[in-house]
Amino acid sequence: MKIAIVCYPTFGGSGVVATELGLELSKRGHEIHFITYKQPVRLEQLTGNIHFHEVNVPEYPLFHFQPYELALSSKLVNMVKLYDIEVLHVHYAIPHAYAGYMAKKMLEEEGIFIPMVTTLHGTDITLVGNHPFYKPAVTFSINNSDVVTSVSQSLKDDTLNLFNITREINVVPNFIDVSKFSKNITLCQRTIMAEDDELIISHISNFRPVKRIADVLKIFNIISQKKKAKLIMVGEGPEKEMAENLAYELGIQNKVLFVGQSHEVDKILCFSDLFLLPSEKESFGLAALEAMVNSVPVISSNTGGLPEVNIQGVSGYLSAVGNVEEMGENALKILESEETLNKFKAGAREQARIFDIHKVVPVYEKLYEQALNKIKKSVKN
Ligand code: GMT
Repeated sequence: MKIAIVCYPTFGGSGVVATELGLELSKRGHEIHFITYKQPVRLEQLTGNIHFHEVNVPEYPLFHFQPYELALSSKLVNMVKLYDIEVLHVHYAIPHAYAGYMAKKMLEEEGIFIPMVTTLHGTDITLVGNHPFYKPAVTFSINNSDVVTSVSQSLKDDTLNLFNITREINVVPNFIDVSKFSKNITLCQRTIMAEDDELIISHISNFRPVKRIADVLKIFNIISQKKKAKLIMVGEGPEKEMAENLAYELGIQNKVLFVGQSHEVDKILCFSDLFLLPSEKESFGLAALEAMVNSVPVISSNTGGLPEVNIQGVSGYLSAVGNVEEMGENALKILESEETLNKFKAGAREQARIFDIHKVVPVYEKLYEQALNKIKKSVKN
């Protein structure tokens, strides 16, 4: 199949999932066309059947806001025609599903019929899309997609509760290539980060308020009062400065390392002992899954799709949003002895297997076929 993938090219989870999906589909023989405003950060290995088409938005002084949706839908029309693309898969409803729908309609005028698959990722539903300024357009784009998927059951439920949806929503969870991560401690180079008797705790996010960065530091503070430990904070975002100040106020600044955005997430997770994700909202929590596949147990909140990923007492522990005391206590339970830590590490890795890429990507392939058949049928009628 020739598939166009529209996504955000940044470090955010939706862009990562879209890129990994495209890479795996290309390995399975499909021709993949990434269409976005910058080369996706995880698109390192370009191969013969992966194309990248950059969307340019020329600056014009009349416009207070440059019309990205217009440029994206025009680019989609041109690329579909040029490469005979058969399926459009848009990740994150705003504004991708809207632009995709416009492209679909423009192509129809020229007798080209192409199905659009929309994957909902989280904040496009629970935070941004739900805003009254966007809600009608988001509802319209979801209802006019040929196939809709959501990354967790929880996100599906939220979508049905918050919007007036007339389409079926298919739950297709995020995934990970389990075979890529067979942890070999000696290759982890743990010693470059910490002393032999020091535990390594990590957090990875975009440092937005929804991630509750202050809670990460408060949990670590509880841990570090009982255990010799270091916290590695990976990512950039609006809450970073607050976090740096809070680390200082809590007197843990010498134990916290802010490393910024990193292309070496797996290296960091490889030598981590525990991962913290106390988010306010989290439709899935891809970062938690990435930790788990690296045999790192997770202390998280119990919001959104996190209970579908992190299993209480097996891969880690979950607590109510904001309950940092309990999260700290649970972290100490896991870190209590080498034996319990190893039990949770094994549990995390085992739980991650459920989301193996080789189980999930065929589900998307089936949905593409379904979408194509649906379009073919409607053209016949
Ligand atoms: O975590 C973020 O804020 C980034 C955001 C995104 O859209 O890239 O992540 C969302 O999609 C990820 C991939 O499906 C999910 O793993 C995250 O849980 C989800 N974030 C939220 O729901 C806050």
